[in-house]
Amino acid sequence: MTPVGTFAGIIATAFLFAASARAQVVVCHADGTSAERVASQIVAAANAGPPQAANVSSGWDQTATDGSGLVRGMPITLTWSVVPNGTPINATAEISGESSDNSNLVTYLNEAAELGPQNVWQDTIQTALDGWSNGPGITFVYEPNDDGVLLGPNPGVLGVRGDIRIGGHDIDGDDGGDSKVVAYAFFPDGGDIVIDTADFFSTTLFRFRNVIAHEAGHAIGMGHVCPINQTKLMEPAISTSFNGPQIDDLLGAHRNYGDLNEDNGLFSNASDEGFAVDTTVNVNDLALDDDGDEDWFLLPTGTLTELSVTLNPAGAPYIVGNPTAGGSCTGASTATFDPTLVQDLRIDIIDFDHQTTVATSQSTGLGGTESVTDIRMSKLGGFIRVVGAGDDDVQRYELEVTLVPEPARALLTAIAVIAIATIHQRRRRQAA
Ligand SMILES: [Ca+2]
Ligand SMILES: [Ca+2]
Ligand SMILES: [Ca+2]
Ligand SMILES: [Ca+2]
Ligand SMILES: [Zn+2]
Repeated sequence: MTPVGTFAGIIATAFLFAASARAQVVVCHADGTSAERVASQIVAAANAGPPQAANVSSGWDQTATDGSGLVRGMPITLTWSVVPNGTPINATAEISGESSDNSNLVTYLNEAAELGPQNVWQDTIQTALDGWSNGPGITFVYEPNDDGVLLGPNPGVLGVRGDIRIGGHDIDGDDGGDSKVVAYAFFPDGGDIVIDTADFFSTTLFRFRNVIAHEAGHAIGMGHVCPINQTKLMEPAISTSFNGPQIDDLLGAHRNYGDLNEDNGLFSNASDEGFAVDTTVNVNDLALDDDGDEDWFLLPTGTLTELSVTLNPAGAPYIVGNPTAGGSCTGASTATFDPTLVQDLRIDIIDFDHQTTVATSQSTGLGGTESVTDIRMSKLGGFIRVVGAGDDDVQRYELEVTLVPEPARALLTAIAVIAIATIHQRRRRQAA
């Protein structure tokens, strides 16, 4: 996405806020009032130690679709709805001067010429949310109903309202390049989003997309990250230098929700990525969400094959850090983070009995490529297993899998078939 230079002044100073559903606290603010210092200590406690990827708080415990008892590293489905005009939205005490006006978001979006009529901006919201599904195990589903009860405390119910309810009212007026709020969101299990409808900021397509995507990041448990250099969606100032979640953002989402294949930690739940004879398949959006995750993949049956697999850790180094105790990126400690150096990856090729290891590649350390070449597999198939060791954090990876017919054994089989056919012909002749 090409940066929109004329917006730069506004972008650099338009701060977004996240508030906890339970404590109603603002997570990050540039000027560090007392309420925000309390909140930022909560963030700091969750992120002790050196700067790592993303800034991850707890994910959802319960959703309308999945029910309760959800655990970290497992996929979720989140429904989203747009609250009708007139839906109550309380003022949050932490944002100075926020109105307690009822929602007028539908009118605001309908009147924003660049966002199109309602069916168009609804599609824009869905697309913006779907950016988080580019690997992480999150599925966003539109809930057409919303009963208009108070935004914030009411949980999602199928057919009634979404897990993530999107509304808007006058938060603190138009940004005007003055470090004001353009939107805020509630952490899980809140998830609701409030857009400042007294603020011109969100009326253009590029900004609206990333405002929705950024607030959805808070709604799935992501805090702000530093520095503000327009490379990460969860930076506290919105950017239009890109569209949607970037690698750091996705790593955070993987941590909470695994990848779209979870739970594939057992042979019986092995993922079918469509590996087939005479094809090469590349899968680029996978992750080990912790150092105990195993990812199993199914190999095809019915043919004698030779299997080759290449496994690469994904990403490139970048600068990352968490906000200061005051919630600001100014003065925040940052460090280079290399997303390929989290876990030392290994490939195991497992036979159809799901127990016998046919081949293993563990020839390189952190950041290295692993590969196996021309491994003979039986007609009964088998499994590829990816595991890692190292930090208890997310290692995103890419898998390339090639299967070809096994030439030597295929030839032997052909000879055997001819021999059997010859015997049959001879017997038929004898019978005749
Ligand atoms: Ca504002
Ligand atoms: Ca995984
Ligand atoms: Ca897994
Ligand atoms: Ca390795
Ligand atoms: Zn934010």
